[in-house]
Amino acid sequence: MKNKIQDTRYKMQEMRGKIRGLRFFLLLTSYFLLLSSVFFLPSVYSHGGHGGGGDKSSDVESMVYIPEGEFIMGSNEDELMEIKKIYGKRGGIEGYLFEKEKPKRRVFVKSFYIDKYEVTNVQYKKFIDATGHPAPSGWNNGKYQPGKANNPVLYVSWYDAKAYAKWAGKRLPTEEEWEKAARGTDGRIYPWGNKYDPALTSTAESVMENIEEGICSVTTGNPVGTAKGDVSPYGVHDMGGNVREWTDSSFIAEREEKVVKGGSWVDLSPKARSSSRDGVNPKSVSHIIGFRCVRDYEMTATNSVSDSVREQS
Ligand SMILES: [Ca+2]
Repeated sequence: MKNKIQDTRYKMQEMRGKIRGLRFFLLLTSYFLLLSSVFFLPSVYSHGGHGGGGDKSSDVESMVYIPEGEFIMGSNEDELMEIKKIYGKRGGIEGYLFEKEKPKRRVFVKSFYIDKYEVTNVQYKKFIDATGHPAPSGWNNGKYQPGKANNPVLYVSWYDAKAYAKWAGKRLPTEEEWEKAARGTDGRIYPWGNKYDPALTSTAESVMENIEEGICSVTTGNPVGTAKGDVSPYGVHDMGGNVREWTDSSFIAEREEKVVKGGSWVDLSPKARSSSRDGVNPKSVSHIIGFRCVRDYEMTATNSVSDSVREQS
């Protein structure tokens, strides 16, 4: 009987030892996973990061798939009334532009791919180097300012943007394509939702907040993808702010102006609304206007944009 009890105790001790061993193994595994995440993940994320000023040209060449179908475009009078009350009296021009957002309607758009980010200086430099196209003003001997590789290219006319897009095997988005990529299909006001928040995007209000904190250094927009909240339902970045963007559409049929969409770091929040639109002379260049490109889905199905990009979108 005594031996039997001792035998049982021995077995229990043996079992406790095994459990302790298992606990130690699990603890060791946890530490290993933790260390892996510390040392390995940042290297993975760095391929998609855009916060620095380094040359990450390969990072910003990704495109996002926008499926075909209808979306809600434009604004109705009720929505614009609120905006006009606050911003519509500034010289009358803003009120005039707001009127041009109407009506709110359903629009069908075929599937396409759109650049995830605004076209950057380093991307545009490749185009200049390859084609001899004149560099934007502010560049020195065909080179952008140091540390601005991933900033959106500026001082480009609509014609410059068209030339770049053609060279890249892409095209400029229509106004409809741009607005759908920005606001999705649920009729939301901003790319991220219905409520404006300066912390989410890069508009004048965001800069003013920074001024209060004494860290204002914004004079040329941010590197693309800096505003982590300025992301559309499809994962397209900086459509609310950073820089305004050329589209391929005419503002008014009888005039030469092309539609420019989205806000910039000097614009107030109404410009960050996806339905906001402005008409700009296609020959003009500006410190607040850049662009991004699109590709037809049919064009891309057989070439460089992989299905994995489509799945991620
Ligand atoms: Ca933008």
